[in-house]
Amino acid sequence: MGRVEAELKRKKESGEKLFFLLSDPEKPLEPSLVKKFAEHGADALLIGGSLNVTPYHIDEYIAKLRNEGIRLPFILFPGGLNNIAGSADAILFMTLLNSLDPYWIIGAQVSAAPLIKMLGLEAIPTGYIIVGHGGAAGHIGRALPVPYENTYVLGAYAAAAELLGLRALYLEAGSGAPRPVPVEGVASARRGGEELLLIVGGGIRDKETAREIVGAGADAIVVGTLAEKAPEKALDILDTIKKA
Ligand code: 1GP
Repeated sequence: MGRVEAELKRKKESGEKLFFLLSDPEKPLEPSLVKKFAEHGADALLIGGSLNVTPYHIDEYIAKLRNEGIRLPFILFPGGLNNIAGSADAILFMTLLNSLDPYWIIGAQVSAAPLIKMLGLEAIPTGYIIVGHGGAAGHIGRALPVPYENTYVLGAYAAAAELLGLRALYLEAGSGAPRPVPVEGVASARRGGEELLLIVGGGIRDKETAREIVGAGADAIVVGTLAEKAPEKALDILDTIKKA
């Protein structure tokens, strides 16, 4: 296990709830805003999810953030091979567990792995699951989304992820989803894979929802759209979960 993951694990084990800010490199968050989140105790900046960027754009963005003195772990959250950039601190090395297309389960990973090793990037082995709406990630990833009403299935996915040796599990409702992952689904995944770093994102827009999601057993929440559209509300969520 690498340095970034070990630090997240240490925080998880101390009972701390984590906040991951998401910046889409196609329309990246301003460094001054990222700095504000870092000062409020954000635990990492996830970068990725874009079709329309090259690794060069991502390296440039990370350099800009570092020049501003921002010391957050910069973790790639790749939407494809074009999102792999060597200056990041780590990458969520994801397999889209409920894709119908083997490319997103193992094909992209085979193409990416030699490059990740060559760049010396820390890989965090992560199961990724699309729930409900799924947004663009669900469409691009050719997922069979877990229905909002049948979230008990997530417990089985979590157990499978754990037995396969994955160390993190990301429940994704889709960026800007009308509804986030239901709390029952979060609780079910928590029971299914107790050791996993459980990450939940997509459609989290208020502190009550965030509090419920971490209360149901999520270790980390991801906030992207809200940070872009209403940063003060997103900061309020961060403050809330740090007090949870
Ligand atoms: C998307 O889970 C993330 O991949 C965050 O979603 O943009 O809705 O916060 P939002």
